[in-house]
Amino acid sequence: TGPSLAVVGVTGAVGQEFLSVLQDRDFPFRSIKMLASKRSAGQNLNFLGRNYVVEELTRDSFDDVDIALFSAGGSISKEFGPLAVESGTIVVDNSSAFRMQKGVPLVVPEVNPEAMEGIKVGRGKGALIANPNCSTIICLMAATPLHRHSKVLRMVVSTYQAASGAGAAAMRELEQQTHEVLEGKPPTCKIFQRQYAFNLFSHNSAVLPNGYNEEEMKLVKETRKIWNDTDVKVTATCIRVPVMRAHAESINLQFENPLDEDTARDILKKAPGLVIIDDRTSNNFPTPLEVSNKDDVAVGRIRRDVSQEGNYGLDIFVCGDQIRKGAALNAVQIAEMLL
Ligand code: 11C
Repeated sequence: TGPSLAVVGVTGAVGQEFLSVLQDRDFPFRSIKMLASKRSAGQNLNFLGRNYVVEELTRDSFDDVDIALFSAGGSISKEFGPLAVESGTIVVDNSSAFRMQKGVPLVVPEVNPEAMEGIKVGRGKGALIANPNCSTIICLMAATPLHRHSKVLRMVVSTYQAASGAGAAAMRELEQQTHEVLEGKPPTCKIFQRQYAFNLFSHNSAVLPNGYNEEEMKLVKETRKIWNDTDVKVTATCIRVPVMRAHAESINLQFENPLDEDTARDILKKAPGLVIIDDRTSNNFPTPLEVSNKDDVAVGRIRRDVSQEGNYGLDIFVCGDQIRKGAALNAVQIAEMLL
């Protein structure tokens, strides 16, 4: 029993994580289709003790599919997402294709579940729901509980982003380059234009005419949509660091009303999906390794911003698994709300 599912892009890093999260959360389903490009079709996949053959994604793939989890890139979502919706499927899309489209809910379940109100399996109607960008999800998991207590007027985000955000091939490139550099060989650069191992660089997305890259502008625009607040001022600098699968972010917040650091710590302690790692005595704060393969986002370095008068500013540091809460887990949580 349960809905019929499809996973689009099942052989990718996020596609594989969809399966692992569905299994971990005991997601109920009556059938599941494993979909990918022609190149990957025919591969065998074991899931929950059963063998599945990966099918080629076609226009007819969505007949009888209640929920489709998409993570195969923006162009595949643009081509097949609307077709799936026409067949009555509810699409949870991990790409950026529809995030800013009017009428498409952009959802972090802990933050704005109300945005997808009325969309449910069994009502015979397809719909599109967008999964936000991983940096936005991880940032808002910690910033939102504080924002609810005292409105955020301005947010400055600096990211330290893992290889996984650029896909499974980028993770392999980091591993291969690390070996090569240690062996004194020139690093093989295929995904990124420059050495990644033992280095860091500005995020690899396109740089826009205003000097921001696309990743940075996603943080700006998606935050406004998710918070339903067109006035909030957000600025970001996004950096790729040689870490495998969890993003870290330094976040500076400016509030409308005072919020002291003890109250902030209490609020964050009670917030769902967050763990606090904030031990000043032993200098123990969140690290990407600690949150890797974990569901919770870790927050620490909670401190008053000394550059602002009184308690109008806070600095925090967050780490979250990019493939899990930054992508697959968030999408599966959305799917759970559809049942
Ligand atoms: C990264 N956030 O870490 C990106 C990857 O819009 O879903 C995901 C891009 C997106 O590089």
